[in-house]
Amino acid sequence: MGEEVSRKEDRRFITGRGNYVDDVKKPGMLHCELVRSPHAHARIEEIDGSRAMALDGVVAVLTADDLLEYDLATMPTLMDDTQDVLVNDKVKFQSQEVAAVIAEDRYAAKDGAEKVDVSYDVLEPVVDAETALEDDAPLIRDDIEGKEDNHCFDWETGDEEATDEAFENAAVTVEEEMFYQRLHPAPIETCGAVGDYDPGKDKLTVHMTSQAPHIHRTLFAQVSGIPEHKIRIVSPDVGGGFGNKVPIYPGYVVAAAASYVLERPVKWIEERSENIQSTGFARDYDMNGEIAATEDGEIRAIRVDVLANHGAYNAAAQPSKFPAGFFNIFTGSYDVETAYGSLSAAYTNTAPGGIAYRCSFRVTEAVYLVERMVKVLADELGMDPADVRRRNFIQPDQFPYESPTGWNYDSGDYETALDEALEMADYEAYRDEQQRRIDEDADKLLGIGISSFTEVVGAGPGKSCDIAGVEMFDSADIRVHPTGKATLRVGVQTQGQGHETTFAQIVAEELGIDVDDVVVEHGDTDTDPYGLGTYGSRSTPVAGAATAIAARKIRDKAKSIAANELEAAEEDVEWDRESGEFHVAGAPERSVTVTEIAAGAYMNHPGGEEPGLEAVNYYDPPEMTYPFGSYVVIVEVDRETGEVEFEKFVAVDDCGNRINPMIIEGQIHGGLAQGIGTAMMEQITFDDNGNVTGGDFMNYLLPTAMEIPEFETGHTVTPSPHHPIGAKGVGESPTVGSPPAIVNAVVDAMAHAGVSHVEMPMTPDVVWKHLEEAGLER
Ligand code: MCN
Ligand code: CUM
Repeated sequence: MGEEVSRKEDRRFITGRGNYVDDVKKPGMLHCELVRSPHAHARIEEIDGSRAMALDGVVAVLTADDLLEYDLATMPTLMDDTQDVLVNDKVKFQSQEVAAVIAEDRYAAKDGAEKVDVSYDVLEPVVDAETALEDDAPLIRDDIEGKEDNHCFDWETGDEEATDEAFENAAVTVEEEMFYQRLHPAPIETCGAVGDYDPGKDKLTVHMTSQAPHIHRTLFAQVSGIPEHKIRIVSPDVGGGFGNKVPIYPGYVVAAAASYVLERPVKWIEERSENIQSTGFARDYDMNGEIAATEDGEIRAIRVDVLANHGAYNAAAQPSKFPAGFFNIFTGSYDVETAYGSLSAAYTNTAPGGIAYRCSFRVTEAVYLVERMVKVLADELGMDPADVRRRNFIQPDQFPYESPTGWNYDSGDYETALDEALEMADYEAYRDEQQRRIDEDADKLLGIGISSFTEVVGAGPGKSCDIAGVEMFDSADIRVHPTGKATLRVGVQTQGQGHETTFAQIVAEELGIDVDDVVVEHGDTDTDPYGLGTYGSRSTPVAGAATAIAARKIRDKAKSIAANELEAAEEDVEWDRESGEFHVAGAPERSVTVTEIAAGAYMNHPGGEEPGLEAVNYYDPPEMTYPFGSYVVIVEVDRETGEVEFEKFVAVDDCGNRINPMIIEGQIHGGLAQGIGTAMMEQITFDDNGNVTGGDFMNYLLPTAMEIPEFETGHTVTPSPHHPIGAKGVGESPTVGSPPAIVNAVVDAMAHAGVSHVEMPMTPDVVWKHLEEAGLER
């Protein structure tokens, strides 16, 4: 624990020996290409595959009719909606899957897909949530019986009456509308699968890009009717997930179904534009925030109202009891008496989603809202935003803290993190510099933005969090072999987070064995214990806890063997964490290691004990963990061009006890880069015909090394009181915490001229318009 152990997995990644789904090659393997709709809303009149079938190498053209025979034409989404695998009647978003061409190689499949003739009766599309909810909007979901409008669901939280009253009696109120634009997780590896049905064993193996292989197997079993033990999901190396690989996509089902029907392996790999245009998007929340406060900046109440665009199906990837994800944590790091939130969601002719993109189920939107609103309040009151935060922080002695919308925060020390970040950023000096530039009418304005966010990660507990009915626990299975080397298998699935290293560190710490003597396996449902997968930064909080507990079970058993070998009574044998050995109380020279005991467990075990040295733990967390941090961003805004440059970027994170500081820092750097992409350049947009206008990397801008500044990272350590090793998750904190800090900085540069909000992405033209409106342009 706490050591910067080099990433074990990097040997294979750096030497080009990673094994991704597209690296899987099977004898006799066929290839699948999907035919996708060019229209966003259209009824299918006819599909004619004859020209495709006439091509060399094309083996089959599949449509919904073919899948209907096997009862596979539709599939459930993770939020209990029903989505077409291949469009049965009506296309509901551009690039929706209409037909599949299976061929001997990828080129033939691609050529075939171009020769499938589909005639469409084009209907009027509706792409934005507000229009979709108007009375005369075209009905999208006529497949749902009795449905007469595009309303998806309503949701509310908190105490409306008490909140309204607080607003009526407040000395100061502020309000701001802000749009969290539609984003795409954009992992470098797109989605894909190799379906491989073996008629001899009557077993279906699916290699797929999955962040959650076990739950995907359960869903495959439910959809296909193939018994669960006859399905094996293998998620090999995953080239980035970021939430994009939590849902089930039609392509997975088609590859598996085609293999079942044709009795040959079938590979399906998405192209970039298919990934961006059809797989789970994130955000698309139109939010209205309000704060009621006293004149000296004490927040009395927070009220929010959201209009959410859920696309053509409700296919959000989140615990089923939370239709708005964890958005209801919108009171953030602040001790607020009362709060109320309401949300309406709409169906639109856009790709389905509402998945968490590097955030714990919509906490990103919540953090953005509250951290922006605190800045709006500070500007209204003419106060320093750091002071407004200090005034309202939940104090360390208030933990465990119950928020007005029902969250149980485990631990926190927000002011210490903020102070550390302000000091690292040289805050006061920059405030002076900011004023100097205003006074001197300088060409470049300076803006300072702060965000003091609280994250909520590590879902379950199972009683409140489930996916498709399966409770959110996680698991670890440790075997210590006779020579003292160990294998750990976990139910979570790394996508680049370094689990093969950090989880080995947990075992090494608990058992006193060398980190190189522990191998970590995951991503194979035939061999790994059932778990709910990696998202919502839950791996360390849940599977990390399971790993520590399983290791401690092994230690308990090892203790009795140690007593045998040391010829001492078991109660006289102690575990020394420092040296990683058992020794006899009062006689530290009489000691034995777990490695030495391992041999005994198999070859010389004490009478009455079972031989072997292994343990399993399924861990249902009592609560989530609440990592937090303070980010300070200093930007220069060019008054002539509207360009924003980062002058300083400070991130202080607290994820409790730290397993591997180097891996944490890597997570922070990656997440901050994604936060910068969010704030500055990324957005999926649609034109009036429902065409995706940000559907490839020419039009969906990702930040590169060119746009990313040097980060200065710091940390504080506030352990989680309920986690076996005191750790909280960290993987998503930087993406959750940084966008509001960046927007606050850009707003701050223009606040003296009355600018209160700038919409993301803050491209130069957007910023320049604000400069012009405020009379600041050059
Ligand atoms: N860690 C640690 N000490 C802590 C907390 C975490 O050393 N106190 C380590 C962990 O052991 C793990 C890493 O940091 O190796 C991230 O851990 P954790 O916060 O538990 O998050 P997960 O492992 O569950 O990762 C999920 C998170 C999510 S949900 C997204 S989205 C995201 C992210 O991780 N996707 C990623 N980071 C990513 N990084 C890469 N490279 N690729 C992705 O797809
Ligand atoms: Cu929130 S995206 Mo991650 O949960 O896989």
